[in-house]
Amino acid sequence: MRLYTHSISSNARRVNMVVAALNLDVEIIEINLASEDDRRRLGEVNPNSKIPVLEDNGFVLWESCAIMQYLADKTAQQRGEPDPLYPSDIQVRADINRWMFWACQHFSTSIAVLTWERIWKGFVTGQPADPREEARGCEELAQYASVLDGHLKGRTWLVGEHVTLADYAVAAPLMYRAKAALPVETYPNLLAWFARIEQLPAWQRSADPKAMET
Ligand SMILES: N[C@@H](CCC(=O)N[C@@H](CS)C(=O)NCC(=O)O)C(=O)O
Repeated sequence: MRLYTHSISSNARRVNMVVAALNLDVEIIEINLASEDDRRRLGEVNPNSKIPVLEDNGFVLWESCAIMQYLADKTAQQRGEPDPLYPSDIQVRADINRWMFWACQHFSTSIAVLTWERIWKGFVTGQPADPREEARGCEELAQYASVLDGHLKGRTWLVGEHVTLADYAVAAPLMYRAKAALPVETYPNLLAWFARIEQLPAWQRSADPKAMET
């Protein structure tokens, strides 16, 4: 299997975490989004020109959460039993899927407003952060961080008793918590949960995709 990825991408980080947790044998293709050659190569496997992308024996899959689920299901099939990251019970899976969709649709997109304004915009356009956009990002993030914080009250992980794909999907954009000064300090349950995520070998190994190669 081949994974087109890069350490700066929080969407790719989700998949990197699964690769690290399941100890999968993947060839890492590092894509520098600022390089025209890399963009051309990426465009050949994803018409959206975005990472991550997985190639498995001619089967090409893009969208981080779809790749996460595929890798977990394929591993379960090969090993003859599901991994606790993505159990077989359909209601547990539906619950995990719910948080994965929520991560992409709401939580990540609110954080993306702030990472764009506070980190990427200067590099890409040379323009300073727009305070109105920052305020919009903070307001959106507050809405979703409070949902997450409320759900995590009295819980260790998002779904059931084990860490699952749901935790990986939601946690990934928080990799920019410090660099983008994400305003999450007032959410104690979220912070305690994220501290547990940061202790996971999958989180630590996935920071550098090259370090995941077996
Ligand atoms: N919904 C996609 C989003 C992928 C995405 O936006 N990736 C970013 C990096 S975090 C990217 O490749 N951006 C390049 C671009 O938009 O030109 C997923 O979850 O995989």
